[in-house]
Amino acid sequence: MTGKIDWYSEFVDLDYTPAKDDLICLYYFEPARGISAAEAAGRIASESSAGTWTTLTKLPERVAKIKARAFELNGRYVKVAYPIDLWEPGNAPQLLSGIAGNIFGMKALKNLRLLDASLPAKYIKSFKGPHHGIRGLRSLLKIEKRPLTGAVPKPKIGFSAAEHAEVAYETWMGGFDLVKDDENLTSTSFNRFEDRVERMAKLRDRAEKETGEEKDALLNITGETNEMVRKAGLLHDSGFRFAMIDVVTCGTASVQTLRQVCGDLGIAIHAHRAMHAAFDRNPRHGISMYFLAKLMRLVGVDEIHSGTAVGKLVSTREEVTQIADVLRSSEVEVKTMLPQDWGTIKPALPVSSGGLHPGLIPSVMDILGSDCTLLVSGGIHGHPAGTRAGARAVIQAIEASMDGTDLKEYAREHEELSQALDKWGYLRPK
Ligand code: CAP
Ligand code: MG
Repeated sequence: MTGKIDWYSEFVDLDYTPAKDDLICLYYFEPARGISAAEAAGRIASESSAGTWTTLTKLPERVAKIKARAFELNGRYVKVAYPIDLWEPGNAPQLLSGIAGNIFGMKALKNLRLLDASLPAKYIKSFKGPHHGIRGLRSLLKIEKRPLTGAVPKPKIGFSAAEHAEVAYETWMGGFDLVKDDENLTSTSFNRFEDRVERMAKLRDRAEKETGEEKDALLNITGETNEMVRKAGLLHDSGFRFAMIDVVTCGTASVQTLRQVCGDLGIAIHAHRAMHAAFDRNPRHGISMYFLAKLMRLVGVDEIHSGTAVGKLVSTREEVTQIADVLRSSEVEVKTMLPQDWGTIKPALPVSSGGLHPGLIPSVMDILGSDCTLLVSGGIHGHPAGTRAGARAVIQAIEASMDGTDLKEYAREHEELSQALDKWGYLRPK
């Protein structure tokens, strides 16, 4: 072989100072055997922007301007600056195809993890962000300070629409604000979406009348995009003001479409993150939940599952805190990630769910505070006195946490909480 055959090194410039409008990514990476850190960094910046494996006979001059540059190398961490002209305004799938595309499969890398992307003002203004935001959600449900509360009828699939609506009614009557479909419940022969919506609307109205409280549901419209649009319309016509989307399995393109549709209908988007652990669980490879949460706030969900740290699914306290910060803050300064100024993008609510029960409420609120949505499902339907009592026990645990009273103390005067503590104590389920 004669002459230079690759040009990856032209995508590394440790003297480069990013421009104000550059989009910057932070990656964790492990070079394959025989590959230096600089060579690996060059491959990341090249393959995610304008480069390829070999030198080219013809190259437009513009490439020198728009190519990405690995500009900071620190052990196994690299920062890459991407000129804004690489990105189509408002196009989330294209962003992922660039910064989270081919690079994950490069042989020169043993592992690669996209940790964060710092989005410049010029880029974020081409996205809608949440329609309601935290203040909007609170005013929808007329909840001043406390966490929003919700539950999924359990078992997650198996009820008829009528039985599902009955469990929903019990949940609402126990004091919960929201009844959520589970991530894999959309429309089945025994629980058709239209049937569930109609029955839930009737019992929602009854529960509102009997309690004087606002009640709503997170009905799962996940599916083909046109079908999701139709179902969102049905929810609106039935008086629901929320819709649930499994955002990872549906994909960012459809979430962007539904953000437009739901915004026009005044419907808030609850983002379930089912499948996220396929790419965010391995600390050495994939995409961080932190970045997924950031992307979903940018695209415009109003709330997204963010972990519990104490429940049945993997998530550390640090990760849950960081995700809450990137969702709720206007200027984010998470020490291990990149700075982010959200400009006029509204804040979104972190949702905590997964193995929660009244005994764990203080620990979750200690991490998230009260600007969150708490979903407690098995933890109310498994209550010895049933769903309504279980919901009451969670509400009592929230009251105790908000006025700093020890749960055992509060349980002396609150039977449902006492029964929940007798059954589960402070168990951290696996
Ligand atoms: C919780 C849940 C949620 C998980 C999702 C479930 O039910 O409905 O989907 O919380 O996890 O199906 O497990 P339980 P995450 O309250 O009965 O555990 O919130 O981490 O995305
Ligand atoms: Mg679920």
